[in-house]
Amino acid sequence: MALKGTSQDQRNVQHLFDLRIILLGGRNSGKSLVGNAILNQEAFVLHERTTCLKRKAEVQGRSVTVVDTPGWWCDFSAQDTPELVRREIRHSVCLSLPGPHVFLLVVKTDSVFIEKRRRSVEKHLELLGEKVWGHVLVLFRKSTNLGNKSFEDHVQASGKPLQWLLEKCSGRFHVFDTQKTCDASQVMELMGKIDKMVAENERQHFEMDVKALKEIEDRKREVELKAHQRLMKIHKQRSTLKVHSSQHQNIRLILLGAKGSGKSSTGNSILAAGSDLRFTAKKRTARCMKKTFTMLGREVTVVDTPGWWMNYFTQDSSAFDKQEIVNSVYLCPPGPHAFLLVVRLDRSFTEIYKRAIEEHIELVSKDVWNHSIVLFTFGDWLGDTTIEQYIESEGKILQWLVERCGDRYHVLNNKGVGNKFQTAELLEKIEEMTAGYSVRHFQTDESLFKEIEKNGKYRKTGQSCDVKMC
Ligand SMILES: Nc1nc2c(ncn2[C@@H]2O[C@H](COP(=O)(O)OP(=O)(O)OP(=O)(O)O)[C@@H](O)[C@H]2O)c(=O)[nH]1
Ligand SMILES: [Mg+2]
Repeated sequence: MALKGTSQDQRNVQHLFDLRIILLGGRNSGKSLVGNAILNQEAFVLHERTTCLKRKAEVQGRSVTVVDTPGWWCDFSAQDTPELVRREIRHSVCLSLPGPHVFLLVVKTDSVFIEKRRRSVEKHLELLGEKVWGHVLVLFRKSTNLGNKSFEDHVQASGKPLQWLLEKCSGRFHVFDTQKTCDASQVMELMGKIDKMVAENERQHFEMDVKALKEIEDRKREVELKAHQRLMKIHKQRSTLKVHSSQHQNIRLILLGAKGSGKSSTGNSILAAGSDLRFTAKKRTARCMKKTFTMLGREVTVVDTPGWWMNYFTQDSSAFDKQEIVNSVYLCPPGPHAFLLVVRLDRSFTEIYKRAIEEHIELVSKDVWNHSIVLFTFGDWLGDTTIEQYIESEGKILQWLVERCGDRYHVLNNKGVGNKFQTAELLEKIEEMTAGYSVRHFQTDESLFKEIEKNGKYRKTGQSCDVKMC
């Protein structure tokens, strides 16, 4: 296949004086860096965002608008991408009306463009409709580890998935070195290719159906309104509960959730508020672990558990993992004050995940819900979006979970573990939850406790201990 992007004979094409560009691509693909290089200024801050950002500047005597979009996980399918991000990808068109001339699809070249990645690109671009492909130019972010290989060698070696992508874009691509963002010549070359594409498209921009655009705008407004209403409702609920709430002498927590959802990291964020103890978060948690520390005069106990695979129902999980979930409550006698249901924000919450949570936590008891709080991890990923906007965007399935937990939820950024405020607020929410209960903690079967103790199934190691399975 002829690769147009490598051609030296750029035609002399007439410039558009008002050029509109949308940046698309996976997470950390370098979209914002590319946007900054095009606009020749620090227009986009280099951190994760879940909303689009539009910037406009004069570049080489013409007005250039760039819309940066939130990225998707490169190897995920579009249905794993949260609705918020999917909507923002579509919303980028509303921000570049009457329509963008070009979509720069930023692709990293530091690893092979595998079939999974191809499918992910295909499905995410499908959100914009088939016509989008007539306006896409692939921007390969140059990797330093290509060695002596030419870029064309790399394309050949990457095989069919990459060839498919280039064919879809009629061979339009540009190789961009983000380590040389100050090199104006590579931006000029890119602009030349964009101008050529625009000329080939007879200066027509990409257009979306007016009705579709209106639906996107309407939905965004609806989400904002509902998010505000939710926030007001939660404020009211919390202030009523606060009146009856008092500080617990001690507080016992159990972390439950899918594998990799951030349970151990959450445990560590809590522990960081008052101790040097830590759970191992570098490898999977294989069995229940308990840690106890003293914080502002009260004893806090945290039990970490092994999780379930996100899309596994109880029939698929191992008997050992299921038994560990059940046994977790016996690690904090006379019973936990709260079950923290850990859910990652950066993945869409599907019907399957919902059923997986429901089945696994009900292994403990059908009564767990009254003592549960949804604990959202990856708060850093949310950026400027509020948790209420996220819940409203994500839709009915996640709202079901939140409502099942009595509208109790909390967000943590486990990468900002020094932030004691997030833990203090979580403990307050737990105290508010139990304020109306005659027995504040979840009640477990006492006879089983005695049995476990009698058989010496607790193995103590300093301030932490784990429960040995029989
Ligand atoms: N950026 C970010 N990463 C997080 C956050 N919480 C957890 N992680 C990362 O998510 C990955 C999984 O975290 P863990 O705490 O090990 O998850 P887990 O639920 O204990 O996993 P298992 O023990 O396998 O069940 C790790 O790479 C963490 O660094 C967060 O709030 N923000
Ligand atoms: Mg763990």
